[in-house]
Amino acid sequence: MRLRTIHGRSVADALRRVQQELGPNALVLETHDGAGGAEVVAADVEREEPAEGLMRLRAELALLRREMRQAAPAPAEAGAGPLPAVLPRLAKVAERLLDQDLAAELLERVLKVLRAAPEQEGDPIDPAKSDLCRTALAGLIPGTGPSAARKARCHAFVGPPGAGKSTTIAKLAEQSRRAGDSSFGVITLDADRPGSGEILASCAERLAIPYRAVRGPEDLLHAVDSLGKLTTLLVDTAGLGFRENASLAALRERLNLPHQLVAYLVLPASMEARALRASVRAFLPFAPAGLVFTKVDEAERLGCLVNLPAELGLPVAALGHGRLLSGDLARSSRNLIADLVLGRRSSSMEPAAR
Ligand SMILES: Nc1nc2c(ncn2[C@@H]2O[C@H](COP(=O)(O)OP(=O)(O)O)[C@@H](O)[C@H]2O)c(=O)[nH]1
Ligand SMILES: [Mg+2]
Repeated sequence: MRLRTIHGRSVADALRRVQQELGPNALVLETHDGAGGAEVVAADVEREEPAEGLMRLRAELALLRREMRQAAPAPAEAGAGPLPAVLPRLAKVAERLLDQDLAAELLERVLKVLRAAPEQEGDPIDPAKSDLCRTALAGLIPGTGPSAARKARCHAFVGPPGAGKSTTIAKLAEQSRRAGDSSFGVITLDADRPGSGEILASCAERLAIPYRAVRGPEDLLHAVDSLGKLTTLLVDTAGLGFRENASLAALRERLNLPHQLVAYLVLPASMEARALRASVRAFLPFAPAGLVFTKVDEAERLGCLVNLPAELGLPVAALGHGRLLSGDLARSSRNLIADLVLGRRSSSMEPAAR
């Protein structure tokens, strides 16, 4: 960000010059109007520079594309061009994954695997068709494996406000009921805000699911004990922003039921990358057993579905991809995530047209 002082005959005139010189996103910080004319202090808000690795890859890609255009060898001469044949082969994959905002170091790992791809993977390798590409990308995502999470009775869903925690629980309740499961109940700790418990209260009533709203300082353990016969309890919580330190600490305290409760961090895939990271940092002290990504249908770029699990070493438990309680929740798998990121499936979970 650069600060500039720009003069004009009047404030309006100086502002016009600010627009001309610093562009439409300029941030006006101060204006002064005096007998001798006006003065405006403004900042040009530049886009934040991508990480160095990413910039290097982008530059490499641009170079590759240019050289591919220039070389474009006739079929008989294929391979005789100035570039090692393997690099242009990877350009389409790199382009797709960069476009989805896959982290630079993860992209490099995928490309490393693909460098040794057998001929039948195609040239260039098509990200939406290559099975090796799918395997390489899926391999970056931690699997669920045997975990203590499966044994815990309470599954709490934490995350930022509006992430889709209550909706995810309602979807899980719908799915479980449809599968004939009657061994679960729902508890909400988000019963104090007006209207907050409505989705779950009405869902529980419609499906005849045992439901408890724990208010104020009431004890979660008390509600858990009162649902003694049920083997799985889905616990909804109030959404918290990453700056709400006191509320985050208080919620952590409320959820402190060792061996009985595991937390899942619910994150909207559509959330801006830096806001996502801030939220992740705020909720890491909850030691989540896994992530749930929601709003996959609204996300423009899906790299976060791989970046965050890989960085945190956490599996993805489920993917929300719409508002419909009866259908829009998919049990996550590494291949499903890879398919979404590679464009083999659309974010409405339909297989992409080939
Ligand atoms: N498009 C879309 N909307 C969703 C999804 N999950 C939740 N929502 C919507 O997001 C809003 C907030 O959801 P809610 O469950 O109340 O969020 P909470 O504050 O985390 O409990 C509601 O309007 C939901 O319908 C999803 O996967 N896709
Ligand atoms: Mg809610």
